[in-house]
Amino acid sequence: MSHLNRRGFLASGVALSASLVFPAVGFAQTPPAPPPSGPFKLDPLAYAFNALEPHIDAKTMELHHDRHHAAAVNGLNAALKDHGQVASMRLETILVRLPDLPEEIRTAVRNNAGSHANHSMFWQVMGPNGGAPSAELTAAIDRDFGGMDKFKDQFNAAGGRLFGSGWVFVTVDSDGKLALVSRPNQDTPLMDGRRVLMGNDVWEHAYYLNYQNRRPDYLKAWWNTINWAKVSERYTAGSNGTLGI
Ligand code: MN3
Repeated sequence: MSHLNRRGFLASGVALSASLVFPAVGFAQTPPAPPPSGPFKLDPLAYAFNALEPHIDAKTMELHHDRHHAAAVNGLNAALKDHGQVASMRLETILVRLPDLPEEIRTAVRNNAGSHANHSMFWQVMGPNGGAPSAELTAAIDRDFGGMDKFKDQFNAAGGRLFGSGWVFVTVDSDGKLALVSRPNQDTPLMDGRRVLMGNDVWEHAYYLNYQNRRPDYLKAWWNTINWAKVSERYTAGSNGTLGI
C-alpha cells in the first residue's frame, strides 16, 4: 500500500469509527493527524525478543529493535521529507550515492540509512534455529579464513580492536570471495558498493545491559545466535549478484 493510500485508508477508518461512536458528530469530526511516516519502515522482528537468550537478553533486543533501529528509520524519513527523489531510491542506492546527496542532509542520511541497512541485516542473520552453514559457504570460509575457528577468531579480534562504536562485517563479492571489514559508527561496505554477508553490531547498546564492559564475551556469545541457513542463503545471493541489504 502506498504512503498516500495508507494515509487515506487510515483517515477513512478513523472517520468511520468516529461516526459509529459519535453519530451526531459524524464526518464533521477532524481525524487526528497520522503518525509521521515515510518511504522507509521498520519490519517487525521475525522472532521473539527472548529467542536469542541467554546469549542476547530480551530487553536488549526490544530496546535495540523498537528504539534504536526505529529511531534510525524515523530519522531517515525525516531527513528525506523534502527530498522526494532521494526518498524514492532503494536503500542500497542511497548508500552508494551519498557523495551526490545535498550537503544539508548527507550526514543525517549517512548515519540513519547506514543504521537502517546495518540493523536490517543484523536481525536477518540471527535467529533461534542456528543450523549449519551450507557446503558452499563452508568451503568459502575454509578458503578465505582457514576454517571456521580461525574465521571466528579473526572476526572477534576485529570486533575487539574497534575503538568506540561500529560494526564488523563479512563482505561477499560476486565471485563468492569473503573478506573481513570493520567500519566506524553506522558506516557499511554498502557505501563502497560492496555486499554484506553478515555483521555484528559492536555499539555498546547491543550488549551493555548483559555484558557491560565485557565486549569479548559478547563477541564470542554472538556466534550462538547465528542463523546459518539464512547466512548461507545470503552467500548464494551474494555470489550471484542478487543480494540486497
Ligand atoms: Mn545497533
